[in-house]
Amino acid sequence: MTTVPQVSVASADLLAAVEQELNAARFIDVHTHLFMPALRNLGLWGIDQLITYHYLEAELFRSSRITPRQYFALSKREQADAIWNALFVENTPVSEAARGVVAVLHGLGLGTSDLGEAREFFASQPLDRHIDRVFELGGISEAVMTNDPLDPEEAPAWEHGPAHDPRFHPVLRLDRILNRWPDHWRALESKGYEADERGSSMDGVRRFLADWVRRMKPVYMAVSLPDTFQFPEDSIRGRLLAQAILPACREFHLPLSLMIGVRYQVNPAIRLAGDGAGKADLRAVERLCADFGENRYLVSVLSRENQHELCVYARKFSNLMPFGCWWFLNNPSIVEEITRERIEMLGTSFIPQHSDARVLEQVIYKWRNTRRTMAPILANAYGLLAADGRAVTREEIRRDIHRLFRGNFEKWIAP
Ligand code: HDL
Ligand code: ZN
Repeated sequence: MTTVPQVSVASADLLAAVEQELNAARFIDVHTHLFMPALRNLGLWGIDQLITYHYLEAELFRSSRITPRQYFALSKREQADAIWNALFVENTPVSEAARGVVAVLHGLGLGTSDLGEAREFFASQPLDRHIDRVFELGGISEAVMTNDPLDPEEAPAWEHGPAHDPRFHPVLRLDRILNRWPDHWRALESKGYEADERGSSMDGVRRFLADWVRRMKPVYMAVSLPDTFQFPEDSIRGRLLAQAILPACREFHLPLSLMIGVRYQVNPAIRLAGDGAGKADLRAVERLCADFGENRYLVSVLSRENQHELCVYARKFSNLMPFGCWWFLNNPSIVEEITRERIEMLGTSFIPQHSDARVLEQVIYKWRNTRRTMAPILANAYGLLAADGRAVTREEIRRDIHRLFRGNFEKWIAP
């Protein structure tokens, strides 16, 4: 069979070629807070949810005299009105999160200064078809969820066996177990799983995890961890990780996602917006990868100062997959630095981004931004390669983008 010779892309054409291949590709969004509709509509969508995103709530309190107490006493619509006025009318929406709302409205073909028109549009959208349109505009085929088996609102929805939705993948989220055991062990005990305050018995936790893996069929297990996270550690969390979570991940061939570096509720008055960021001691990641080498890890760290170390550890441990530019890092100026050092140190063996979307339509702007930031970075990498003697073909660009935004994840979660 004659193979069509692959044509190298001229350096002057690299940026356009990369942009076209990024736009043509459909990504997997490996970490979001979106929900499939079958989960009793836990998912957030529409303009008032977009405007009251906790990123924008934090910005409101810097640009308005309204206090958190006054704000949280308002209705969702009144909250949106307050944020719209402060950040989109009285000031220019140039922050990443504010410009994102503008990009969503523009992407949906709506005016970007007419809140009333936007509300009428979203009120008229049938959700299921709207999801398909939004995913298409975001250039994603699937979104990975965050599912909490101890959330009193979500858990019952799973116990009714919601139908599988190919657009969404479940994840078993473990924060209540690993970070707040004293507050939640009784929930396990009340459901018939052996548990006590000291976390001395692991059998009950293992049975709980096994039951939820079988019920939820997650693609990985996940936990966010404080900047103070240590491992190994003589603590309930240390024991639960080593004796329950990691063995369960091995038993069900699931990766464990560790999102490390949160300073929880540094300002509780602003609720979900009240978390901060801190530099973590990544020797914990080193010990997990080294001492539990049969486990596979997805790791994202919240401190910009931890990014280079994470790349070094990824070079040491092939069971470590760095992913995303998480939360306060998901800004083009920082994404560029992180992604360039990952390409320099890891080639295409990492997962560049996730959206962390909490509101459905955010995938439109978060992935638009990723493509816009990624294109010159990849084109620059190929340009340097050409200058050093090796041009790339269109097919190689397509293959690399597939690996970065689909293949690495698909390989990681394959049983
Ligand atoms: O713990 C997490 O998954 C974080 O992403 C938090 O949800 C955080 O509040 C967030 O929304 N980041 O974007
Ligand atoms: Zn998240």
